[in-house]
Amino acid sequence: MDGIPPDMGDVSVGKTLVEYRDGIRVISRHHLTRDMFETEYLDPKIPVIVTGCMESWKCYREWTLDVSEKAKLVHLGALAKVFKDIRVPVISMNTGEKSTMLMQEYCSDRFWKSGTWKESKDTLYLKDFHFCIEAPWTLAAYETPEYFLDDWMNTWFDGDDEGIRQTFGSEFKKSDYKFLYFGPRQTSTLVHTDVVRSHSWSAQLAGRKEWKLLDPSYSSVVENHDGICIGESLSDFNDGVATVTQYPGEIIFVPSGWYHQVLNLDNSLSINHNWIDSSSLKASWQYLMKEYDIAARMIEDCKPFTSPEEFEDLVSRNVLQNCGFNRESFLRMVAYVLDHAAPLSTHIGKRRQYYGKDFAEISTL
Ligand SMILES: O=C(O)CCC(=O)C(=O)O
Ligand SMILES: [Fe+2]
Repeated sequence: MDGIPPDMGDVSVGKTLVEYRDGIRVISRHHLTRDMFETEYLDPKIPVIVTGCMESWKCYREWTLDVSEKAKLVHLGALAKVFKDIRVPVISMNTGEKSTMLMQEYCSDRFWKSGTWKESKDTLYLKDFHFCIEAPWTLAAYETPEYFLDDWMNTWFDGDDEGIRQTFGSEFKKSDYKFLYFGPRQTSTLVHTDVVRSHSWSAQLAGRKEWKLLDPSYSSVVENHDGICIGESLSDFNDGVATVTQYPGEIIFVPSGWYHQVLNLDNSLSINHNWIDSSSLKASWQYLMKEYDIAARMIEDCKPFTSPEEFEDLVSRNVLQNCGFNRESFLRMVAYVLDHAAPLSTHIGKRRQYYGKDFAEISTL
C-alpha cells in the first residue's frame, strides 16, 4: 500500500536485528548504538536507513499532515506560515533554470490545487534551501541524531566566522550544509556524489523518495577517466545499483563517495545535512587534490601569461568555486575543528584526534 513500508521481517546481522529493504538495511534507533553505527555503517561506508529518530521533531509533527500511522503529506499551510516571506531557491524540472520566490508564493494556489501541483505549471523543485540560516527559528524544529554529530563542515561554517570571511571574502553570505527539500511528486535530483565527497543524511518528513545508490566499486560506469561524473541516470544500470524507497519518519545515510539519484514518488519534504567526519576526511582531501590537477589542466593555456604564483592562485580560486573548498580553507576547517574538538575524553574527541593525526601525514597540516 502507498506510503506504508513493506514488512520484510527481521534478519540478524552480527548482534543487530535489522530488516533488508531492496538490499539496503533498515534498522531502528533503538537497536543501533553510536558505536554500532560507526563500525557497521560509517567506517565501512555502508548505506543504511534508520527509523525512530524523528518522532519528537516539531517539523515532523507540524509541517506534515497525518494520513495513517506512517503515511504523511506535506502541510502546505504550515510551511507557508513557518517560512512566510522568506525567499526560497527553486529549480525548473523542465529547463533546469534556477530562480527564487517567496515560500508563501511557492505554497500558494498559483501552483497547487487540492494538494496536487497544477499540471499547467512548470514543475518547480524547491531544493538546497539553507533553512537554518534563512529562518533560524527552525533550528529548534529538529535534532541531529547522535550518529551524525561529528560534523566538521557545519561545525566550521557555524563557528568560525573569521575563517569563513578570510576564505570567501567579506561579501560572502553566511552559509552551511543543512538543507530543506520540498518538491511535488516526480521531481528529482540527477546522479551525483555529495560536495567534496561528504556523507549525507536525509530525513523524510512527508511523502516517499526513491533512491538509487551506486556502490563505489562501480563508480567508473558514470565517470570519465578523470573521475568526473558523466552519467545522466543510474536507471541505465543494474550492477552495483540498489533502488530503495524511503518513507516518512526514516533517515537514510548515504556514505561519502556513493553516487546517488533521487525521485520523489509523492509530494515530498525532507531535511538533509552534508557532513565530513573524522573517517571521511582523507577521502575528501584526496578528492580536493584531484580537483586541483583537473583545474590546472583546464587553464593550462594561461600558464605562459602568468607567474607560477598567479597560476596557483587562479587554480585555487577555481577549485574553491567548483568544490566549495580549496586547500587552505579545508586545512583551516580541520585545524578549527581539532582546536574546538569535543573534549578529548569523549568518544568523538578520541576519533577526531586519531583520524586527525592520520590526516596530518598526507596533508602536511
Ligand atoms: O532529495 C533530493 O532530491 C536529493 C538529496 C540528496 O542528494 C542528498 O541528500 O544527498
Ligand atoms: Fe546528494
